[in-house]
Amino acid sequence: MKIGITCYPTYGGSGVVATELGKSLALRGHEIHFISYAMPMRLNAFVENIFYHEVEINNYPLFEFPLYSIALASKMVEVAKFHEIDLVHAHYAIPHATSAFLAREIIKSQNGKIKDIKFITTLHGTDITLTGLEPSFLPTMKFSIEQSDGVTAVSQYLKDKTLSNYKINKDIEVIPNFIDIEKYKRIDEKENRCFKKNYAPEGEKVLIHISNFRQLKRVPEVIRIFNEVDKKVPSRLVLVGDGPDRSECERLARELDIFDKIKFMGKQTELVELLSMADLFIMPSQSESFGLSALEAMSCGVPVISSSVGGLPELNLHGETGYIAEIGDVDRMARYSIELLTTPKKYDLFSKHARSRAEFFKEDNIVPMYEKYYEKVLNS
Ligand code: GMT
Repeated sequence: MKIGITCYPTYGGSGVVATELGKSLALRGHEIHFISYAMPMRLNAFVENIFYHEVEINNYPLFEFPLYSIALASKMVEVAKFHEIDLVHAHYAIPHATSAFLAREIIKSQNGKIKDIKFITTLHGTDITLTGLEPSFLPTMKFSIEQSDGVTAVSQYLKDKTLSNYKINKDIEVIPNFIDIEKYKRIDEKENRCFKKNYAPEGEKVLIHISNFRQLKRVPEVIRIFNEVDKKVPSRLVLVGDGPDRSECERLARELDIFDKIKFMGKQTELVELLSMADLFIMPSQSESFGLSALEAMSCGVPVISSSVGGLPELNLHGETGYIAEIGDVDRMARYSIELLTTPKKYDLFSKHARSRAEFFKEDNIVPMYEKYYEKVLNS
């Protein structure tokens, strides 16, 4: 198949999933055309049948706001015309589904001069639970989802939320996120360049959190949970990522007088080395449709202590791969962490279960689900 993929290229799990999907599909023999305003971050190796088309936007003084959605639709039409793509796969509904709709209709109006395309929208989370609900977007979002030739959601939770939030009557296919379990595999302590000794010289336990430090990730709670754990089990905290709440987190760490025990790493690309020295992954999010970074941790054998929101209970099995607690229940999350860190037999079992749960989401299981779905939509 010839597939156009549109995603946010720089930040966030939706762009990561879209790019990894494109790479995987290309290795399975499909021709993939990424269409975006910048090169997707994870598109870092040459693959023969992957192409990248940059959307350029003219900044005419009259346009106070860049007209990206229109420029994206025009680029989709151009790519469809010259590369004869079969379908566009839009990741994150806003504005990608709307641009794809526009492109499909423009192509249709050409009466066969350009081969018709279909478009599939993959819903990732905040496009449904947050941004899409704003009155300035809601009617357009509802329309664009309804008009999609196919819609997928990354969890059952997100599917249900979409149907109830938007009151639409549409088949939505649940295709969960996936992971390269060969890459995301715990590196043996002796071979890991991130020597645990440098981070935890006295054999302290290591808690880790990875996110974009937006408010809904509740990173200050990670610090509070760590503070409680450290009182009972000497520990270190590794915080990976950057975003609006980082300064507040640094302030809180100083206020609690635990700044020296926390490493603020900022944005990092090589996560396997960091995850391989971690004992627990902490994710107290207020909203999470799937929790890709928790899956990455689990694949490296790291049990997860998370909130019970959204799609997290579909991924993190309570009492098996980690524990879940109500949003904001810092004490409970700390208690669960202490329990696991002080019960080695239980910990080992949870670590093994985390890895085998992650194996369920391996690329070879999930990517064929997309291929099958593409075929179904194209033949409908
Ligand atoms: O929440 C983020 O950090 C980014 C966001 C995105 O759209 O890039 O992530 C969403 O999509 C990911 C990939 O499908 C999911 O793993 C995240 O759970 C989801 N985030 C939320 O629902 C808040």
